[in-house]
Amino acid sequence: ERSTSSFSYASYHTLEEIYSWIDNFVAEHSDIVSKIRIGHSFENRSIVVLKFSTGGPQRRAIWIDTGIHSREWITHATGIWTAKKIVTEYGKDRTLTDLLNAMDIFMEIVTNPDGFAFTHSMNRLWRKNKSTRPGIFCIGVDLNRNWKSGFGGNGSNNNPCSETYRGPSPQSEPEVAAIVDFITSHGNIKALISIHSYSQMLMYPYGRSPEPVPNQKELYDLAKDAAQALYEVHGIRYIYGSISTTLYVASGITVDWAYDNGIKFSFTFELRDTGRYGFLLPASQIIPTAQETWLALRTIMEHTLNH
Ligand code: ING
Ligand code: ZN
Repeated sequence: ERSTSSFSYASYHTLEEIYSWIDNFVAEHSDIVSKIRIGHSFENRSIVVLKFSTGGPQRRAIWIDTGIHSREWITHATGIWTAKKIVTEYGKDRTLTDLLNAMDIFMEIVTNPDGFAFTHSMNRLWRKNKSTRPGIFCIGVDLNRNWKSGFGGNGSNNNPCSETYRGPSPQSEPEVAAIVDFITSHGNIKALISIHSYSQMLMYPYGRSPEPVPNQKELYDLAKDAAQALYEVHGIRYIYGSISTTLYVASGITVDWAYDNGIKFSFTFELRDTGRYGFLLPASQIIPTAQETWLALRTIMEHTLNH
């Protein structure tokens, strides 16, 4: 494809299609969008981030990642639709315009490119990355257990054959290390939103323990507002609360690391549905899912801008 006008936002796409969409998208919106290669995967695929910016050096910023678990296809599709929404709404939607006039947005659409390629070629339900190590016969590390915060704690696994294998050491995986390096060296990320599926939940730290974070009430109130805004679009109900008390205890996760590194607005979504289709959510639900998620994202971004 040579332009994004022929791209179907209501379909699921391969890695090649998404990477080519990214290049066309950046070319068509070069006034506010650029592409940054932040690293490469275990199998040497590029890891790329979209930067939305209207100017200024190292502005305060929002980080959004999708697809850290490769089988969660609705998250990549929602990310792509959201990127398009941002360029369409800039200059029209007051909240988004105010935000982009003061802050930048970074989006990593394919956070686990090797796993994503594998879900298309061999195993639709692959979750982990594709790293291998000498003497270890099972493949892959759970990239949402490989972060330095609470690494090795409850709700992560030491067995390389487990779906929640944490890896040999914190940030052992290039896909995680690339984000850690980028966010740390940027130094001005104020909100991080890590998007998963499925279960219809909006959660915040901690995952590693039920201990409340210092700004727990603020995060709870914001999650409630965001879930309400989401509900008003198509009547889909999300539950919300801390990860450990809402879902289960999980250690070495993205949002705990972000929170511990000073990002006080750290959220994780579990998108549609609640299990009828699970990871195999029909493509007919991509646009409605993205539409309702946008309202929740905008609520979180607006609060971050004002605090
Ligand atoms: N579930 C998440 C998992 O990694 C999760 C739940 C999300 C835990 C965010 C901690 C933080 O187990 C899915 N579906 O990936
Ligand atoms: Zn996930």
